[in-house]
Amino acid sequence: MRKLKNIMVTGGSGFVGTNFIRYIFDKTDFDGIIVNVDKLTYAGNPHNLIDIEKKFGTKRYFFKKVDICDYKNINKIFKQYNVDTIVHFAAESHVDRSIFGPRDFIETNIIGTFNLLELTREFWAGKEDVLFHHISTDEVYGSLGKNGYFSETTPYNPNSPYSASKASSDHLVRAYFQTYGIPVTLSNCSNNYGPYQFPEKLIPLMMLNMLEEKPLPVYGDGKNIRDWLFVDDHISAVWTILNKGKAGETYNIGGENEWENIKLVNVLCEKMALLTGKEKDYYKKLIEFVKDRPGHDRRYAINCDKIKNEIGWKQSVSFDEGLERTVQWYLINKLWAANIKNGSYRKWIDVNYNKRNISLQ
Ligand code: NAD
Ligand code: TDX
Repeated sequence: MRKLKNIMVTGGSGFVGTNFIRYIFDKTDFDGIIVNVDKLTYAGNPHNLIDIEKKFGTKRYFFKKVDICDYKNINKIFKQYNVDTIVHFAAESHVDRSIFGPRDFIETNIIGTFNLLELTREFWAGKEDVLFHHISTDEVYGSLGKNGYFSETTPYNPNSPYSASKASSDHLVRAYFQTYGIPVTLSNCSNNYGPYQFPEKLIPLMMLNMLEEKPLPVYGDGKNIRDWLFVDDHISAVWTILNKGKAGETYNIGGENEWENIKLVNVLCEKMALLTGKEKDYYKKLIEFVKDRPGHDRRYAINCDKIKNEIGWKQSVSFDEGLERTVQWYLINKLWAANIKNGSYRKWIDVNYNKRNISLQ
């Protein structure tokens, strides 16, 4: 077991990062510090962690509004907190946005990752008990036909600017291990769902549209397949890798839970109907097939035998339970979504973070 002390989490105010930080403080015996470095793009919402900030702030949880491309300020954080572990979530993460505007994806996902790696080269030369864990996606492998699974040895074949930028960052991380001996681990995970997911992604977008009785846009013929994993199971996998993963190794993480989009949307309609007191098929009438996403990968499916067999991880939340918990969370937290939809979360960030120039504190 690795001893983790001073963890820098990048992108900790986004969907998976928020759940990761909450999980570490709530469900593990970690007793070190976490520095959350986040630029607070449209996808970052530090209000997600306000209770953690109140409970652990000034002693064990620190937030820095800093761009991972900003060498000077990241350098300062490295020194100030004597960082020994990086868990690198920060990224532009939405495929549709990467199609309409790829530049930010290249800058954050590639240059930002490079920047962090350069700092590890400087600070960690010759050090033991340090680790750079890079969070990546199954999309780097491209698209599957009807059969087969992605494994850690599947050749990279990315199809969107998003997946190409993530693939590029994966290669850089691997190269820093091979060339400079920086201890790195990588994980490539399938589609996550759960609380705090920005409502541009399929599951929250559909749920919120249902509540507003808006159309549910299903791309193309709706038969594209994704492998869904409850976000806490992604996190427990990352936690397992941080503690037991072998430097230089990649671990694939998946739900072993494949769904055609249209079938998933139908099930979601039924869950929402049940939990909002409507009749079973009430929301299905809102489904609309719309123009397909360009370069839309047909099928993703992960073989995650390696992480199961070598370091002992497994999924613990069934799809039925995970979906129920997710729907419940969005129903209870209607204000969270409303604040995103009407933009007031940006105003709150402006007053509480931007004006305080948090990066210099
Ligand atoms: P997200 O878009 O919800 O959050 C991204 C976070 O990164 C935000 O808080 C944002 O402010 C921050 N960020 C963006 N650019 C930054 C920069 N230049 N400097 C500092 N911070 C910056 O994304 P997510 O869904 O939480 O995904 C997190 C990571 O997990 C990504 O690397 C993504 O590729 C990977 N991943 C996600 C999924 C999924 O289904 N969500 C699946 C597999 C892998
Ligand atoms: O409105 C929609 N209608 C629709 O049919 C949206 C937003 C999506 N879709 C389809 C496209 C995909 O086949 O649903 C599927 C899931 O779409 P997204 O939620 O956009 O996820 P995806 O493109 O699969 O990528 C996600 O999983 C892997 C994350 O956004 C990535 O960050 C992660 O790497």
